[in-house]
Amino acid sequence: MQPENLALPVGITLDRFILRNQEAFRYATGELSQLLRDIALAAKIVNREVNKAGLLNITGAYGHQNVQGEDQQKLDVVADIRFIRALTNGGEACAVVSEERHEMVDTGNHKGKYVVAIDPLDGSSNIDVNVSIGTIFSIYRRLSPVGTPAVMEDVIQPGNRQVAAGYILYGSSTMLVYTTGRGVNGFTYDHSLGEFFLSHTQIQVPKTGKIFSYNEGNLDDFPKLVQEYIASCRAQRFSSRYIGSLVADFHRNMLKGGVYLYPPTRKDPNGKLRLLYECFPLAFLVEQAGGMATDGRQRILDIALHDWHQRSPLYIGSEAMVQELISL
Ligand code: AHM
Ligand code: MG
Repeated sequence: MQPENLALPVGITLDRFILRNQEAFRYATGELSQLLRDIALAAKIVNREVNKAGLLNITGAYGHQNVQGEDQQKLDVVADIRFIRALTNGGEACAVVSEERHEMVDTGNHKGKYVVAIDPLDGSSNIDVNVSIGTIFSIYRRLSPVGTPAVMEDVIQPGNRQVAAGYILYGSSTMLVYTTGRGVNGFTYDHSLGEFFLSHTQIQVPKTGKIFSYNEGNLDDFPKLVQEYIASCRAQRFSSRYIGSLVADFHRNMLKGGVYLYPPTRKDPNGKLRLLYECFPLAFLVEQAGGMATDGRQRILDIALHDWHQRSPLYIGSEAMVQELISL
Protein backbone atom coordinates (compact mmCIF):
# COMPACT_ATOMS: atom_id res chain seq x y z
CA MET A 1 0.00 0.00 0.00
CA GLN A 2 1.22 3.49 -0.88
CA PRO A 3 1.97 5.48 2.31
CA GLU A 4 -0.39 8.31 1.21
CA ASN A 5 -3.27 5.79 1.08
CA LEU A 6 -2.89 5.38 4.82
CA ALA A 7 -4.13 8.93 5.27
CA LEU A 8 -6.57 9.90 2.55
CA PRO A 9 -7.37 13.60 2.08
CA VAL A 10 -10.44 14.76 3.99
CA GLY A 11 -11.70 17.03 1.20
CA ILE A 12 -12.62 20.71 0.97
CA THR A 13 -14.10 22.35 4.03
CA LEU A 14 -16.98 24.78 3.73
CA ASP A 15 -14.73 27.61 4.94
CA ARG A 16 -12.16 27.00 2.24
CA PHE A 17 -14.86 26.65 -0.42
CA ILE A 18 -16.46 29.95 0.59
CA LEU A 19 -13.08 31.66 0.55
CA ARG A 20 -12.15 30.27 -2.87
CA ASN A 21 -15.42 31.48 -4.32
CA GLN A 22 -14.90 34.88 -2.82
CA GLU A 23 -11.50 35.13 -4.51
CA ALA A 24 -13.28 34.68 -7.86
CA PHE A 25 -14.92 38.09 -7.35
CA ARG A 26 -12.39 40.85 -7.79
CA TYR A 27 -14.07 43.41 -5.59
CA ALA A 28 -15.52 41.09 -3.00
CA THR A 29 -15.06 42.46 0.50
CA GLY A 30 -15.54 39.13 2.23
CA GLU A 31 -18.62 40.24 4.15
CA LEU A 32 -21.00 37.79 2.47
CA SER A 33 -18.43 35.04 3.04
CA GLN A 34 -18.28 35.93 6.71
CA LEU A 35 -22.06 35.96 6.90
CA LEU A 36 -22.24 32.46 5.43
CA ARG A 37 -19.64 31.31 7.93
CA ASP A 38 -21.70 32.80 10.78
CA ILE A 39 -24.70 30.81 9.57
CA ALA A 40 -22.58 27.65 9.38
CA LEU A 41 -21.38 28.19 12.93
CA ALA A 42 -24.94 28.59 14.22
CA ALA A 43 -25.88 25.48 12.22
CA LYS A 44 -23.25 23.46 14.06
CA ILE A 45 -24.57 24.67 17.41
CA VAL A 46 -28.19 23.97 16.46
CA ASN A 47 -27.12 20.57 15.19
CA ARG A 48 -25.67 19.86 18.62
CA GLU A 49 -28.92 20.96 20.29
CA VAL A 50 -30.98 18.84 17.89
CA ASN A 51 -28.82 15.80 18.53
CA LYS A 52 -29.12 16.01 22.29
CA ALA A 53 -32.76 17.12 22.30
CA GLY A 54 -34.13 14.05 24.03
CA LEU A 55 -31.29 13.96 26.51
CA LEU A 56 -31.74 17.44 27.86
CA ASN A 57 -35.49 17.37 28.03
CA ILE A 58 -35.73 20.31 25.70
CA THR A 59 -38.18 18.77 23.29
CA GLY A 60 -41.87 19.45 23.51
CA ALA A 61 -43.96 22.55 23.38
CA TYR A 62 -42.59 25.73 24.86
CA GLY A 63 -46.05 26.88 25.86
CA HIS A 64 -46.24 29.87 23.55
CA GLN A 65 -47.59 30.33 20.08
CA ASN A 66 -45.54 31.97 17.37
CA VAL A 67 -46.80 34.70 15.05
CA GLN A 68 -48.56 32.15 12.85
CA GLY A 69 -50.61 30.97 15.85
CA GLU A 70 -48.80 27.64 15.92
CA ASP A 71 -47.42 26.00 19.02
CA GLN A 72 -43.75 26.74 19.33
CA GLN A 73 -41.52 23.82 20.12
CA LYS A 74 -38.68 24.46 22.54
CA LEU A 75 -36.09 23.73 19.91
CA ASP A 76 -37.70 26.32 17.61
CA VAL A 77 -36.97 28.90 20.24
CA VAL A 78 -33.46 27.63 20.87
CA ALA A 79 -32.62 27.61 17.15
CA ASP A 80 -34.03 31.11 16.72
CA ILE A 81 -31.86 32.41 19.55
CA ARG A 82 -28.76 30.64 18.22
CA PHE A 83 -29.06 32.00 14.69
CA ILE A 84 -29.90 35.53 15.76
CA ARG A 85 -27.03 35.56 18.22
CA ALA A 86 -24.56 34.34 15.59
CA LEU A 87 -25.78 36.93 13.09
CA THR A 88 -25.66 39.68 15.68
CA ASN A 89 -22.14 38.79 16.80
CA GLY A 90 -20.98 38.38 13.21
CA GLY A 91 -21.70 41.98 12.28
CA GLU A 92 -22.56 41.61 8.58
CA ALA A 93 -26.35 41.45 8.94
CA CYS A 94 -28.07 44.68 9.98
CA ALA A 95 -31.43 42.96 10.46
CA VAL A 96 -33.00 39.53 10.68
CA VAL A 97 -36.57 38.41 10.03
CA SER A 98 -37.40 35.09 11.65
CA GLU A 99 -40.45 32.87 11.34
CA GLU A 100 -40.54 32.81 15.11
CA ARG A 101 -40.81 36.59 15.62
CA HIS A 102 -43.41 39.24 14.89
CA GLU A 103 -40.93 42.04 14.46
CA MET A 104 -37.76 42.43 12.47
CA VAL A 105 -34.70 42.08 14.71
CA ASP A 106 -32.36 45.07 14.55
CA THR A 107 -28.97 43.49 15.23
CA GLY A 108 -27.42 46.88 15.97
CA ASN A 109 -24.89 46.27 13.18
CA HIS A 110 -25.93 49.32 11.21
CA LYS A 111 -22.82 49.10 9.07
CA GLY A 112 -23.87 45.64 7.93
CA LYS A 113 -24.77 45.45 4.24
CA TYR A 114 -27.08 42.46 4.45
CA VAL A 115 -30.43 41.38 5.81
CA VAL A 116 -31.27 37.78 6.58
CA ALA A 117 -34.62 35.98 6.57
CA ILE A 118 -34.68 32.68 8.39
CA ASP A 119 -36.89 29.79 9.41
CA PRO A 120 -34.67 28.63 12.26
CA LEU A 121 -36.23 25.19 12.62
CA ASP A 122 -38.63 24.04 9.95
CA GLY A 123 -40.74 20.92 10.21
CA SER A 124 -41.10 21.51 13.91
CA SER A 125 -43.88 18.94 14.29
CA ASN A 126 -41.17 16.34 13.60
CA ILE A 127 -38.80 17.37 16.40
CA ASP A 128 -40.29 15.20 19.11
CA VAL A 129 -40.37 12.12 16.95
CA ASN A 130 -36.79 12.06 15.72
CA VAL A 131 -37.61 12.80 12.11
CA SER A 132 -35.54 15.08 9.86
CA ILE A 133 -35.92 18.83 10.35
CA GLY A 134 -34.18 21.80 8.80
CA THR A 135 -33.19 25.46 8.84
CA ILE A 136 -33.89 27.67 5.81
CA PHE A 137 -32.14 31.00 5.20
CA SER A 138 -32.16 33.75 2.65
CA ILE A 139 -29.82 36.74 2.28
CA TYR A 140 -30.53 40.12 0.66
CA ARG A 141 -28.45 43.23 0.18
CA ARG A 142 -30.10 46.06 2.13
CA LEU A 143 -31.72 48.93 0.23
CA SER A 144 -31.39 51.58 2.93
CA PRO A 145 -28.06 53.38 3.35
CA VAL A 146 -25.28 51.54 5.17
CA GLY A 147 -24.71 53.10 8.60
CA THR A 148 -28.43 53.57 9.37
CA PRO A 149 -30.85 51.15 11.03
CA ALA A 150 -32.53 48.71 8.62
CA VAL A 151 -36.05 49.57 7.45
CA MET A 152 -39.00 47.43 6.40
CA GLU A 153 -38.19 47.77 2.66
CA ASP A 154 -34.89 45.99 3.27
CA VAL A 155 -36.75 42.79 4.02
CA ILE A 156 -39.75 43.19 1.73
CA GLN A 157 -37.84 42.40 -1.43
CA PRO A 158 -38.94 39.82 -4.02
CA GLY A 159 -37.12 36.51 -4.17
CA ASN A 160 -35.33 37.45 -7.38
CA ARG A 161 -33.25 39.92 -5.34
CA GLN A 162 -31.70 37.26 -3.10
CA VAL A 163 -27.91 37.20 -3.11
CA ALA A 164 -27.65 33.85 -1.34
CA ALA A 165 -29.94 31.20 0.08
CA GLY A 166 -29.66 27.78 1.58
CA TYR A 167 -30.75 25.27 4.14
CA ILE A 168 -29.38 22.97 6.76
CA LEU A 169 -30.88 19.50 6.92
CA TYR A 170 -30.63 17.73 10.26
CA GLY A 171 -31.21 14.24 8.94
CA SER A 172 -29.44 10.91 8.97
CA SER A 173 -26.47 13.15 8.42
CA THR A 174 -26.37 16.92 8.71
CA MET A 175 -25.96 18.86 5.50
CA LEU A 176 -25.64 22.50 4.55
CA VAL A 177 -26.71 23.31 1.00
CA TYR A 178 -26.43 26.82 -0.42
CA THR A 179 -26.23 28.99 -3.49
CA THR A 180 -24.87 32.44 -4.18
CA GLY A 181 -26.31 32.38 -7.69
CA ARG A 182 -23.59 30.26 -9.23
CA GLY A 183 -25.01 26.79 -8.81
CA VAL A 184 -25.85 24.79 -5.72
CA ASN A 185 -23.32 22.97 -3.56
CA GLY A 186 -23.89 20.67 -0.60
CA PHE A 187 -21.67 20.06 2.42
CA THR A 188 -21.91 17.18 4.86
CA TYR A 189 -21.04 17.64 8.50
CA ASP A 190 -18.28 15.55 10.00
CA HIS A 191 -19.07 15.43 13.72
CA SER A 192 -15.64 14.21 14.71
CA LEU A 193 -13.88 17.15 13.04
CA GLY A 194 -16.64 19.71 13.59
CA GLU A 195 -16.49 20.76 9.93
CA PHE A 196 -18.74 20.75 6.89
CA PHE A 197 -17.06 19.09 3.88
CA LEU A 198 -18.00 19.51 0.24
CA SER A 199 -19.93 16.36 -0.67
CA HIS A 200 -22.35 17.42 -3.45
CA THR A 201 -20.78 19.59 -6.14
CA GLN A 202 -22.99 21.60 -8.52
CA ILE A 203 -26.22 19.77 -7.71
CA GLN A 204 -28.62 19.37 -10.63
CA VAL A 205 -32.28 18.47 -10.17
CA PRO A 206 -33.14 15.64 -12.57
CA LYS A 207 -35.27 17.13 -15.37
CA THR A 208 -38.10 14.81 -14.47
CA GLY A 209 -38.81 12.36 -11.69
CA LYS A 210 -41.13 9.78 -10.23
CA ILE A 211 -41.76 11.15 -6.76
CA PHE A 212 -44.66 13.38 -5.71
CA SER A 213 -44.93 14.85 -2.24
CA TYR A 214 -48.01 16.37 -0.64
CA ASN A 215 -50.16 16.02 2.47
CA GLU A 216 -52.81 13.54 1.41
CA GLY A 217 -55.11 14.54 4.25
CA ASN A 218 -55.70 17.80 2.39
CA LEU A 219 -56.36 16.25 -1.03
CA ASP A 220 -60.09 16.99 -1.12
CA ASP A 221 -59.39 20.70 -0.52
CA PHE A 222 -56.97 21.05 -3.44
CA PRO A 223 -57.99 22.85 -6.63
CA LYS A 224 -59.48 20.38 -9.10
CA LEU A 225 -56.57 20.69 -11.52
CA VAL A 226 -54.05 19.84 -8.83
CA GLN A 227 -56.16 16.80 -7.97
CA GLU A 228 -56.00 15.84 -11.66
CA TYR A 229 -52.24 16.19 -11.69
CA ILE A 230 -51.99 13.96 -8.62
CA ALA A 231 -54.30 11.42 -10.26
CA SER A 232 -51.96 11.35 -13.24
CA CYS A 233 -48.94 10.73 -10.96
CA ARG A 234 -50.83 7.85 -9.38
CA ALA A 235 -51.87 6.47 -12.75
CA GLN A 236 -48.18 6.38 -13.69
CA ARG A 237 -47.43 4.57 -10.42
CA PHE A 238 -45.08 7.29 -9.21
CA SER A 239 -43.94 7.03 -5.60
CA SER A 240 -45.64 9.18 -3.00
CA ARG A 241 -43.16 10.43 -0.38
CA TYR A 242 -44.04 12.98 2.29
CA ILE A 243 -42.01 13.62 5.41
CA GLY A 244 -43.77 16.80 6.48
CA SER A 245 -40.46 18.67 6.80
CA LEU A 246 -40.12 20.92 3.80
CA VAL A 247 -36.32 20.85 3.78
CA ALA A 248 -36.22 17.06 3.85
CA ASP A 249 -38.92 16.64 1.20
CA PHE A 250 -37.25 19.25 -0.98
CA HIS A 251 -33.78 17.78 -0.56
CA ARG A 252 -34.89 14.30 -1.54
CA ASN A 253 -36.72 15.54 -4.61
CA MET A 254 -33.81 17.76 -5.63
CA LEU A 255 -31.41 14.81 -5.58
CA LYS A 256 -33.74 12.15 -6.96
CA GLY A 257 -36.18 14.08 -9.14
CA GLY A 258 -39.73 14.81 -8.07
CA VAL A 259 -42.24 17.48 -7.22
CA TYR A 260 -43.39 18.91 -3.89
CA LEU A 261 -46.87 20.41 -3.70
CA TYR A 262 -48.44 22.59 -1.04
CA PRO A 263 -51.61 23.91 -2.71
CA PRO A 264 -54.22 26.19 -1.13
CA THR A 265 -56.46 24.37 1.34
CA ARG A 266 -59.63 25.31 3.15
CA LYS A 267 -57.59 25.99 6.28
CA ASP A 268 -54.90 27.93 4.39
CA PRO A 269 -56.55 29.44 1.30
CA ASN A 270 -53.31 31.21 0.38
CA GLY A 271 -51.19 28.14 0.96
CA LYS A 272 -49.42 27.34 4.20
CA LEU A 273 -45.78 28.07 3.43
CA ARG A 274 -44.21 31.48 3.86
CA LEU A 275 -42.62 33.22 0.94
CA LEU A 276 -39.76 35.06 2.55
CA TYR A 277 -38.07 32.29 4.50
CA GLU A 278 -39.49 29.09 2.99
CA CYS A 279 -40.57 29.49 -0.66
CA PHE A 280 -38.10 32.16 -1.87
CA PRO A 281 -34.89 30.47 -0.70
CA LEU A 282 -35.94 27.04 -1.96
CA ALA A 283 -37.10 28.55 -5.27
CA PHE A 284 -33.69 30.24 -5.69
CA LEU A 285 -31.95 26.93 -4.97
CA VAL A 286 -34.15 24.87 -7.26
CA GLU A 287 -33.69 27.27 -10.18
CA GLN A 288 -29.95 27.31 -9.63
CA ALA A 289 -30.07 23.52 -9.80
CA GLY A 290 -32.11 23.51 -13.02
CA GLY A 291 -35.57 22.98 -11.53
CA MET A 292 -38.68 25.16 -11.21
CA ALA A 293 -40.88 26.73 -8.56
CA THR A 294 -44.30 28.28 -9.08
CA ASP A 295 -47.37 29.23 -7.10
CA GLY A 296 -49.48 27.87 -9.97
CA ARG A 297 -49.75 31.27 -11.64
CA GLN A 298 -46.29 32.73 -11.63
CA ARG A 299 -42.66 32.08 -10.84
CA ILE A 300 -42.23 32.09 -7.07
CA LEU A 301 -39.20 34.40 -7.28
CA ASP A 302 -41.24 37.12 -9.01
CA ILE A 303 -44.07 37.30 -6.48
CA ALA A 304 -44.38 40.74 -4.91
CA LEU A 305 -44.01 40.69 -1.16
CA HIS A 306 -46.21 42.89 1.03
CA ASP A 307 -45.69 41.30 4.40
CA TRP A 308 -42.75 39.29 5.62
CA HIS A 309 -44.96 36.48 6.93
CA GLN A 310 -46.90 36.30 3.61
CA ARG A 311 -47.92 32.80 2.51
CA SER A 312 -48.12 31.20 -0.90
CA PRO A 313 -49.02 27.92 -2.56
CA LEU A 314 -45.86 26.12 -3.64
CA TYR A 315 -45.16 23.66 -6.45
CA ILE A 316 -41.44 22.99 -6.69
CA GLY A 317 -39.04 20.45 -8.11
CA SER A 318 -38.12 18.84 -11.43
CA GLU A 319 -38.75 21.10 -14.39
CA ALA A 320 -40.85 18.70 -16.48
CA MET A 321 -43.14 17.86 -13.56
CA VAL A 322 -43.71 21.49 -12.57
CA GLN A 323 -44.25 22.40 -16.24
CA GLU A 324 -46.89 19.70 -16.56
CA LEU A 325 -48.66 21.08 -13.52
CA ILE A 326 -48.59 24.61 -14.91
CA SER A 327 -49.87 23.44 -18.27
CA LEU A 328 -53.01 22.18 -16.53
P1 AHM B 1 -43.32 24.92 10.22
O1 AHM B 1 -42.52 26.08 9.71
O2 AHM B 1 -44.26 25.29 11.31
O3 AHM B 1 -42.45 23.77 10.60
O4 AHM B 1 -44.30 24.47 9.01
C1 AHM B 1 -43.78 24.22 7.76
C2 AHM B 1 -43.92 22.76 7.47
C3 AHM B 1 -43.06 22.32 6.34
O5 AHM B 1 -41.81 21.90 6.75
C4 AHM B 1 -43.82 21.15 5.79
O6 AHM B 1 -43.55 20.92 4.46
C5 AHM B 1 -45.23 21.57 6.02
O7 AHM B 1 -45.23 22.51 7.06
C6 AHM B 1 -46.06 20.42 6.44
O8 AHM B 1 -47.34 20.85 6.62
P2 AHM B 1 -48.52 19.81 6.89
O9 AHM B 1 -48.28 19.27 8.24
O10 AHM B 1 -49.75 20.65 6.79
O11 AHM B 1 -48.45 18.78 5.81
MG1 MG C 1 -41.26 26.62 8.58
